[in-house]
Amino acid sequence: MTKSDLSQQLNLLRQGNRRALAKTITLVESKLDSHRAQAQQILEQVLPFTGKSMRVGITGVPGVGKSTFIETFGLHLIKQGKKVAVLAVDPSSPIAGGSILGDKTRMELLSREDTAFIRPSPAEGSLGGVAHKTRESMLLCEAAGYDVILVETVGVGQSEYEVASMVDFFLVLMLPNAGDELQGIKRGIMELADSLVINKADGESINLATRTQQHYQSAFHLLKAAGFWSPRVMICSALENKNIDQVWQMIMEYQEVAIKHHVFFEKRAAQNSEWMHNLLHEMIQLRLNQNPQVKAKLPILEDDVIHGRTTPYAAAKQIVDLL
Ligand SMILES: Nc1nc2c(ncn2[C@@H]2O[C@H](COP(=O)(O)OP(=O)(O)OP(=O)(O)O)[C@@H](O)[C@H]2O)c(=O)[nH]1
Ligand SMILES: [Mg+2]
Repeated sequence: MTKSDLSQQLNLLRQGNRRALAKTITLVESKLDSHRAQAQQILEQVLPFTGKSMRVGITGVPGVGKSTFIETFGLHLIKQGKKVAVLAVDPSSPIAGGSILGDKTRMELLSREDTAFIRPSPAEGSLGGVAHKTRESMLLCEAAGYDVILVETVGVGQSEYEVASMVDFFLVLMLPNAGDELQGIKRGIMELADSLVINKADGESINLATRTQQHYQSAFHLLKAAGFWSPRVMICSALENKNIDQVWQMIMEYQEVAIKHHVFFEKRAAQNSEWMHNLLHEMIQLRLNQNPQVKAKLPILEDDVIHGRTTPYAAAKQIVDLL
């Protein structure tokens, strides 16, 4: 792409043009070095226009209703005049059969809205892990004027941690089952969550959902030290559009309280700094992997360490000194 094409595309993106946004995200996702350089230029240019959205991470086990919830929730926000972007972090490869925005639910109603933008992430891992491109895509969506960014990830593997480290508010969707919840939920997730929302609280499941809610609410009391925000446990039905507005009200309340306590922007700053350090590690790792001297020396040093001919420290230092 020429320089003037690029600046034209950027102008369109800033005006909220979805095609331009999609094309720019594709550029950001590209592995070509030349694309990567262009993408970084664009990101630098849009940076002043980013940061104004509410970033919400949504996770939960397969089948909990993430797609259904995001569609209902997104439509609700759009009715309130908001522009909504949905980005999916998909840790599973399409070959393995898992794709968040796969055939099952395409959020058809939401995707028909002019003020919605839905984008699945590339399945392959890349520099910065699965969520690296999502972070940058999020910035592009903000520059295109999206007010709420919903980042969806399935609750397996590490992706929840990555998503939690890029959003303002982390919401964990749960199923109404008071029986096996303690086994089902990873303790780490409880610590990441700003809210648990028990979905499918409809029909015969309402009572169970309420019991599950009480259970988790007391679990949170035991777990969390009192900070400026105590995680809330709510119930909703994405299918029947029940309590969806309450979830949004809660997120708004969180934002207000977080800003008042001077933690909202501090959290973003800390996330950026953490992201930089992660990138730094990965870039160094990449340099190591690509360095021919390192490649030649590493197996020899490994062998030396295994056989006690040198210390791990001395070996690591020799490698680092090659860079
Ligand atoms: N009764 C009821 N069913 C729901 C609700 N939300 C979703 N479902 C149903 O649960 C099933 C799974 O919903 P999805 O939205 O595809 O769930 P998901 O979490 O996106 O699933 P994966 O993409 O496989 O991780 C579908 O059959 C939905 O219709 C709800 O609030 N109540
Ligand atoms: Mg889904």
